[in-house]
Amino acid sequence: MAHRGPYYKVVLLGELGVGKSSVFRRLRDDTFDERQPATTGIDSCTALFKVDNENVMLTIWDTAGVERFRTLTRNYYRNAHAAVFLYSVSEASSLHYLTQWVKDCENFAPSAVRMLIGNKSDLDAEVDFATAKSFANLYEFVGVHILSAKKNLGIQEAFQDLAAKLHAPLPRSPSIIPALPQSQSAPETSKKCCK
Ligand SMILES: Nc1nc2c(ncn2[C@@H]2O[C@H](COP(=O)(O)OP(=O)(O)O)[C@@H](O)[C@H]2O)c(=O)[nH]1
Ligand SMILES: [Mg+2]
Repeated sequence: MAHRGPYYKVVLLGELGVGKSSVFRRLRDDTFDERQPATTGIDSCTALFKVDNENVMLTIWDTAGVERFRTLTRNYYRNAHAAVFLYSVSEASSLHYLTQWVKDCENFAPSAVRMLIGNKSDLDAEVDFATAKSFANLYEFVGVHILSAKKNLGIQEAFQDLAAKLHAPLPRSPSIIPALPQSQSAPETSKKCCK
């Protein structure tokens, strides 16, 4: 069924190699690929979450490698309701570099809700949770989640939490996809992005 309820645009941010595309692929079709595909351009997918008995759709955008050239543009951030900042728990510098991404986000999407995600929890951690939490407090993030795209741990929980925070009683004016007349209903998509 085509989704007719609220949806929120979520952009993934963070240094090259922290696992943005791996998290994205878990949400898109629950796959994990060790090899880094050499794709460029921006990719998006949707994932549905139940919040207070309502279907809330997140449209998740992945940079697909263009962050390497620091060419993430205004267009990527445009109308983003949330920004998910990823770092790798096994690489402390990837958390420190997020300060630059926070600055960019303040410029391009100042009202976006911010969430911090520490990926690669299956590896030895260089960053402890307390450090991540104080980073999150400093920059007014709404939450911190530690997860592993490789082991498929914690991803659904993190994005479920984000959907709940975005769709909290204090409304953040979701964009609404208007209902289409029956004859124009979009065909069911073959790819399911949520569980
Ligand atoms: N051990 C481990 N490796 C991961 C995990 N997530 C991603 N990777 C690896 O980290 C590298 C970069 O991942 P990628 O998703 O391309 O990062 P991106 O540049 O931020 O999009 C790839 O070799 C992935 O296989 C994880 O949870 N655990
Ligand atoms: Mg990528």
